[in-house]
Amino acid sequence: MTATAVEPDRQQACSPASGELDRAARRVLLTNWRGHATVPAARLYPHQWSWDSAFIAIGLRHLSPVRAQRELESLFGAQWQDGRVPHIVFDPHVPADAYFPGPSFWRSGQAPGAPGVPTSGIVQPPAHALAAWAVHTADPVASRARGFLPRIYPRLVAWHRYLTTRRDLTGSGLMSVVHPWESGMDNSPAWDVPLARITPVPVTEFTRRDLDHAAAGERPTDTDYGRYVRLARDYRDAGYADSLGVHGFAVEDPLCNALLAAGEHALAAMAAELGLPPERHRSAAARIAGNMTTMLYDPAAGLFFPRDAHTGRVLRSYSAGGLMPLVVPDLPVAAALVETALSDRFRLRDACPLPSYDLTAGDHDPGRYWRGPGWVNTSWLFWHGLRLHGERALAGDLRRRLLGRVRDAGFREYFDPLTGSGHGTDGFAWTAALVLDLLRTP
Ligand code: 2M8
Repeated sequence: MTATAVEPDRQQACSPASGELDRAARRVLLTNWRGHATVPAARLYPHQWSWDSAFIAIGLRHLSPVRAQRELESLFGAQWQDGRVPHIVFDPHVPADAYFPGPSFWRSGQAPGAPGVPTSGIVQPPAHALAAWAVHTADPVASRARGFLPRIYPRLVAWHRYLTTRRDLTGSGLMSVVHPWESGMDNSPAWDVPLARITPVPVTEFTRRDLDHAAAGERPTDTDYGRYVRLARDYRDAGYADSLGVHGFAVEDPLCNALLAAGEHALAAMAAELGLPPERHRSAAARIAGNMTTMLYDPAAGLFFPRDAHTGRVLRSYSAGGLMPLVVPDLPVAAALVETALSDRFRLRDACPLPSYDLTAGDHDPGRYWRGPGWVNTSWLFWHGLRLHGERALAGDLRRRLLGRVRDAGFREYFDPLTGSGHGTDGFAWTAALVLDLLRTP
């Protein structure tokens, strides 16, 4: 790390412009706060989302460590008995038709081991252990006073156990996602091949609500949605049982497995703090990272690719998800991932936020959701990984440009990575929360 690489960040952290950005980010988080949790966006996503809450807690810890703890506690309050943390916890006060698919679609109340509050039955990437540890370390006194770790740690352990056992569908030692929504990168081109096998439910049989609040050209297509509905319905009708036979779509995803490995390191730190043995978490982290590197890393590409659990085939799509293993401490291929991020495919030095998909691909679409735009959460994860692996100058530069993008375009859901124009909803909570974290982490 050189002094010059750090200086601009320091200046920015103290400038009047960043004071205004800070205030605006706080306003977004206050507007979206519902007394126990934060919604991603008031109209488009009016309930609590799983990995959104993890990112939101990472920002909230700077405003109110207690509110950040509650964000995670309310999510884990809806944990199922089998350990799964649902991707949506529905707010019963929000009209039933405000979001599709809502509680009447998922019917969690009829599923064994589901909580009292209505939820979906699928999951999202496990960013929660990282978030919980970040929340604890922001104010250990407040954390200890409320017994945050003693309450959240066993729930996180059960969550990871669900993913590493019930979701190890191939016996490979890697977890699978069984729905594109579970990947968090819903319509990523990486899912096109396995998704093509799924017969879409005709769009006449359901009503999309997302298009009431966002432009169709910036969202998944009707055919995508028809497939999403088919997969979710099949899972629900099988009582949310996990086996390859139930899941038409099943993919071993680098982003999820990387967060799981990084999360095990966070669990090790929590265990040590609680006076419990941390070794089992350290060995779980090493095992997952090792399996992931052996099975999903392509040295020629310098990238991790997902693997189709049904066919065993590698899904050779240059998605930003394949860069996310940089969040894993001691990753042996970290330098190669950084090289790939610097290449024309992702242009780390000038594209911002980090493009969700290969800039050089013929089907790169800079405004359509996870098929090209840059997102603040995956950029934050990569920034975190850069810092972890000693790339302080690149991290500082990415941070500076991310803050600039949001200052210019607002707290948008996603951005054209080359022009910086904002897309999707405005007032998006994880954009605001992670901006707060970036502002406070020079
Ligand atoms: C998006 O996904 C939801 C379904 O879960 C949707 O399109 O309705 C994704 O960007 C996902 O990663 C995110 O967690 C969610 C809420 O922000 O929106």
